[in-house]
Amino acid sequence: MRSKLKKLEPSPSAEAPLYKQMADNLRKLIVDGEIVAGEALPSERKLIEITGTSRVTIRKAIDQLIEEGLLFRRQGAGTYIAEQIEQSGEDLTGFTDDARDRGESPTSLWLVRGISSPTEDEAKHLRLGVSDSVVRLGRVRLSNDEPLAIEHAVVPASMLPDPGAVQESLYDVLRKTGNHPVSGTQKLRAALATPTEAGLLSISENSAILRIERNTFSADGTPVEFTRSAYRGDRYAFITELHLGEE
Ligand code: 16G
Repeated sequence: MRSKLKKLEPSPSAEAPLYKQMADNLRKLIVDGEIVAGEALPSERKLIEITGTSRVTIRKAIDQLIEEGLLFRRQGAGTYIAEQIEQSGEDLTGFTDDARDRGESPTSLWLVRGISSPTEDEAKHLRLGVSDSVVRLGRVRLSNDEPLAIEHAVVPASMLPDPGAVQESLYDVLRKTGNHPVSGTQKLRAALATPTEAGLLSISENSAILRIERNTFSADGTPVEFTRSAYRGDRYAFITELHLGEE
């Protein structure tokens, strides 16, 4: 590691500011795969010693790469090379199950959890009348304490009479009540995070996000949920399998 990190050393004769050179050198090490995803960066003290630069230079270089999504800070545990989560674009799994499958610890920060009327658009997606009731579940979804997505799910109240039953996983509650989704569609679009989204996701304003709309259905084709989400573009890649279509 030490010899690789020697490559971070800025050149005093170059014109670019020292922190920018450091950021460029570190980016190159990551892009070239010399430091791999999931690895921790040495402490600031060690980086000062290896590169002969100041704490300010190192902090500015690291902050720039955090902003670009190549590094992330884990509270109290240091700075890590970010790993993209490769999510199947076809599996009808939920956030909690996916995070647990990766060996992580999912949590939610609740923004809204209650019963209300659907908007016209929501009623259309759920095939309800505007006088029907829906359960509204708005959450920031975190894994290992890192905010990864904002989700706003609406579910017909007839499928989920008690919103308070959803503590950790919506899909878990729907499974238990026999209303779990078995099919669905998902639409992904690229977008820029609004100031509010950026704040909730701890990313900079105008960072890339994926706006996702998911419609799911129970076995008899009844709509179960209409969920609008904003997933962090720096942390997620959605993978879709391709097959040659029938002639
Ligand atoms: C996923 C789904 C979301 C669903 C949620 C349930 C996407 C893009 N969205 O995040 O539609 O409501 O899982 O998760 O994958 P839960 O069971 O952990 O509450």
